[in-house]
Amino acid sequence: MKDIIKSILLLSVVVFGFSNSVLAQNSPTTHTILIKKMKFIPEELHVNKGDTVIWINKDFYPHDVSKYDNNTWNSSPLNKGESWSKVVTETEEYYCSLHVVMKGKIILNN
Ligand SMILES: [Cu+2]
Repeated sequence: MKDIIKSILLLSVVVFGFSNSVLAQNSPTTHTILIKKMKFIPEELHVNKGDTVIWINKDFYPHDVSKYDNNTWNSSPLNKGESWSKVVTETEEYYCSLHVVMKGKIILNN
């Protein structure tokens, strides 16, 4: 009887550990991109499919986040301190339509 209880305890520890590591691998995370001094920081970001990216404008003037180069998705202009987020399902290139030299890229991990 003691052995059975021991086995059940051991099994539950193994199952719990396994499900935890699977969850850690698959649960979407949130990444932050700062908009600062006319730049997206980091300019290139690697994410997993389904992750959320949040852009925060740290500059004193407005910026936006727009799909390069056709604007099929975009934020509205973000004032200082404002943020905008997007769930990423594919590799994306984006830019600021207010300052077209500002560009960034989100790369999906395999
Ligand atoms: Cu801008």
